[in-house]
Amino acid sequence: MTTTTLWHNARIATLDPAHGADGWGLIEDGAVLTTGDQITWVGPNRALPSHAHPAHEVDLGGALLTPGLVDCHTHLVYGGHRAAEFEQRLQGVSYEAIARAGGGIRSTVAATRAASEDDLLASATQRAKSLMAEGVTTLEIKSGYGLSLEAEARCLRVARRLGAEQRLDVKTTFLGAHALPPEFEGRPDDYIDAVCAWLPELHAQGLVDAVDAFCEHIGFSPAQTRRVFEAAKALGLPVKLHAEQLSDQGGAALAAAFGALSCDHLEHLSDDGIAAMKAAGTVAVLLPGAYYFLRETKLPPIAALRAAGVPMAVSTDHNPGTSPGLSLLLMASMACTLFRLTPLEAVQGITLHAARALGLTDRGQLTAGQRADFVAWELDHPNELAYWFGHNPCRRVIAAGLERT
Ligand code: DI6
Ligand code: FE
Repeated sequence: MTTTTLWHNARIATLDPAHGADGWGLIEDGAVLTTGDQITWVGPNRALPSHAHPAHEVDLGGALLTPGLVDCHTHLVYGGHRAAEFEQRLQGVSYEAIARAGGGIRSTVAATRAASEDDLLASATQRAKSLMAEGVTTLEIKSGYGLSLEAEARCLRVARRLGAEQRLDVKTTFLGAHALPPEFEGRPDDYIDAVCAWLPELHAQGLVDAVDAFCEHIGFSPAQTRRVFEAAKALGLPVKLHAEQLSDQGGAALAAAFGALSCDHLEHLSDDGIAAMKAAGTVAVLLPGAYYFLRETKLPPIAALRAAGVPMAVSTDHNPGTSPGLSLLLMASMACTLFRLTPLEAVQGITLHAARALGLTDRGQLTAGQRADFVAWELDHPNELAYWFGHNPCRRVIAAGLERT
């Protein structure tokens, strides 16, 4: 039998415009009714429907409630780390130069291939727990450090196991086209053939929710990216793209032509790319952690994205090379200070729009019919989520209707 629970005595930031035109959708002295993993009612406590007979009642002590956080772009499963490369970069060697010299992503590929599945699960779990402690209830995890059929499958299995073991909804993305593995040196088109051949097999094993590629001069060309997208399309899988991070390759327009869920990074995004994303309903995923860690100076075109009405998400891009951070709240803060998002945009970016970047419409707001994923914070107003940094005000996490302990 599914249990009905009343979570009451909270100030609720629903992010539902029906509860206030300012975007926060605040309800004072509010309550949420859940049945199983679903929200069945949200409103002021005094308006609780008389037919509601909750089996349990939880007093939230006046806490602020928001939707569960969604981290929609991570490379969480990998072996080793790249602290030595960080030191090299601080001495002036560029990220591209390190990559071209065979370091960078390739060094993480070697460490990932050498790690056992259990070791990869243990390190990824530890990292996931940092994100979860700040209220993350949905987490996207990309492969892309295996770069062989066997090693990519292993990383994706680790992501699936993580989702099964933790109170966390994990979505997987196949990023075989992340970098050229050493055994394909000088043969990038042959490698793309291999990636396209692996995809149906990985999909048949239930390991793939979406397909991504790194379209960049140190990654793969638009023509190669297109072939990966065609293989995804043939299987009915949605696509997303690492686009215009270091240069404008026209990747965003290409991805939009395939109805991409999201284009991510976007520092070098053009007006044409913005228009194509708008027309396709593609979400712009902003990754201030990578911008910060690479000490980039070219900002993504935030004002133009905003003017065009392209929804903006914010994510950690957690990875060992360009964003070894594990705080989605810090990313919300950086999205404001570095990228000039408003606190409302930043909070929508780690909830509502992040869910859309994963193709999910069943979460990101606190309304009837949504998944019962929500967080109780020791805060007065949701704009504080983007204000404090280096501080975790998360007090309780309810994931799929059950409180995480
Ligand atoms: N862009 C990034 O920022 C990460 N991957 C990508 O395509 C970096 C991955 C790494 O350096 O290990
Ligand atoms: Fe990334």
